Amino acid sequence: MLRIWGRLSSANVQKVVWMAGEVGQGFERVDVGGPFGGLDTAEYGALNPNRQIPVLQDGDLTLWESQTITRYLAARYGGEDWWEADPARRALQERWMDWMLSELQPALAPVLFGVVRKLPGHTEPEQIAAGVRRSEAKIAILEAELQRRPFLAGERPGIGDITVGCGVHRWLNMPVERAARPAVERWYAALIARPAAASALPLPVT
Ligand SMILES: N[C@@H](CCC(=O)N[C@@H](CS)C(=O)NCC(=O)O)C(=O)O
Repeated sequence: MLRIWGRLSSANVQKVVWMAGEVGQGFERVDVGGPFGGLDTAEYGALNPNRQIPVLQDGDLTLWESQTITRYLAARYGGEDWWEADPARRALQERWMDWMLSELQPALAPVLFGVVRKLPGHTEPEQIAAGVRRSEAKIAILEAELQRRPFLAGERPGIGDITVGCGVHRWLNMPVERAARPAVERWYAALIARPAAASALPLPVT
């Protein structure tokens, strides 16, 4: 059985938990990080020298970096449904994973830190408003894409949808004013209806 280390309030952990569910792998999840602590022990440092979550253990394999873990689970257990054999089709999925990490997550972070977590140094209204504007610009890109097709890279969900879905779950459930995005809302509703997503994406966002 897989072991996943990390609290479920982390979007990086959510990606991994959601992917494991989609590919039908049972797992044990260990709450570490955030209020649970546990990242500063020698044992945890041996699992991940960055002392971050998530970490996956699968038999003798220990992996960190959420996107790498997500790709591994898809490739190892997901078959053609989740790991496209064709490099072009796979790249169209993976592009969204990288976009999540480099564009959407950094845009959302000031909003999460300022509005939800109220972290010292992150609560200036102008800082939060800038984060909301930046997030809206990214969500507008999703809206345009999802007006053209049901999922980010075609007719069925893929690893890109799972990864970006964790960010959009956060965006749609934080107490901020948002522009109407009907295509994003339709896509999110289709994703969250999946049992693997529902159990990976807790509410409220914390
Ligand atoms: N690039 C890493 C980033 C991991 C990361 O930033 N993890 C955060 C949570 S999202 C963390 O470990 N924070 C410390 C904590 O939760 O205590 C990945 O994608 O796995």
